[in-house]
Amino acid sequence: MGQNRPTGELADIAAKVAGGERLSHADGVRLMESNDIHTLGAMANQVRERLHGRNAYYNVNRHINYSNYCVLRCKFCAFYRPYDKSGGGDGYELSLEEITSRATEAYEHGATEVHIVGGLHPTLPFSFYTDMCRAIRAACPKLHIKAFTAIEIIHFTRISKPRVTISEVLCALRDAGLGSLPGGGAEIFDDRVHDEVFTNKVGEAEWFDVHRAAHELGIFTNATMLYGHVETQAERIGHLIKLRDHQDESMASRKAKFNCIVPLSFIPAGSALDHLPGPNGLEDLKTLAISRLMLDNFPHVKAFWIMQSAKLAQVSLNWGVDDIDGTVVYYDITKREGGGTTHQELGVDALKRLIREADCVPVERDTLYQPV
Ligand code: V47
Repeated sequence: MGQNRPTGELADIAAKVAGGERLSHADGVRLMESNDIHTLGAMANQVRERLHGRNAYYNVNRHINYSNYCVLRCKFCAFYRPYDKSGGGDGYELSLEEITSRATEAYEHGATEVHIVGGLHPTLPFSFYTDMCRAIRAACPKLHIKAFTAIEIIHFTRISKPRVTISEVLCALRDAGLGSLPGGGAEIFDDRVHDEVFTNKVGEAEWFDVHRAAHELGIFTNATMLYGHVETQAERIGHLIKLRDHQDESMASRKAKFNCIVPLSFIPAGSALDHLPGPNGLEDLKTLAISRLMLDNFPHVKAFWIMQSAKLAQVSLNWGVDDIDGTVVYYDITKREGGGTTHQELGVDALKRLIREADCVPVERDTLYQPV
């Protein structure tokens, strides 16, 4: 790569990174457009090592997707199903007993976290979600409940009668046992992209409203970016800068902040955008590295191995990434490997081996990045 290109095309950006200087939107776009992947990887690794040395984090967790019924029809999503009361088709909703039993099973197998998200269900009341947290909390007092994307939180404000505020929803969930919010539902913060691929979903203003309210209440959250569909490289960098600005504000005046960015590689199969190729390996690696470089105020960059594959997540550990998420076990939202099954699991030994083979030191963390 880059053999015939002028050497040192990123020299000025490399100097900024070495000096701990913040990168601009134009810098980010140049990084995206550059084929000098070696300089890019070295810069991202420099920042990663400054923050974390050779530590690479993983957690023992379990994802639970409580229902794929959704009132939305986002073009990038292959998960949602229209609501079908008759129980026909492949729509599903888990009972509270089933959700609690899955969480308990995970807890008994050493999980420190459950990650629970689902579609915007048309009929379940808000009490279903508080009851869910309460039941898990009662059965597994020490299990961290990381649950509900910003989009679900807005949905809960709307289905509550009378309507309640975002803060009221968050407080009710926290009282019931919620520990933190995952980063989903962000997609790309841009009106053009929003109108093209997730037009009926709440947009960036509401996503940030939820994360601002959470940070004000002292609830830590994550952030995501769904990349590699219809967005331009400039829009991708714009998304990262909006997250960086929000993090500046949270760090200056709120009780909590974003723990990590999780760049999600678009998987076209089964979605209304399945004519698109999706990102290739180099684009995945570059996006992870550039996320590390642009988000200088984010402690962690996570390669969720389900999205980028275990192999590329491993490579990315020397490209700015310091976290590869966890054991996962079941994941219904996207399926990259495994012939269509939702059973997508890496054991602790496999996670540690991936990390050690990348010349890093495996550190089991809890949801808030404390070593276990
Ligand atoms: O919000 C949907 C994305 C997200 C597709 O916070 C897709 O630690 C790729 O947010 N191809 C849910 N992505 C997953 C998520 C997440 C995952 C792991 C860890 C954390 C965290 C958060 O998945 C959705 C959406 O942005 N998604 N469809 C698709 N076809």
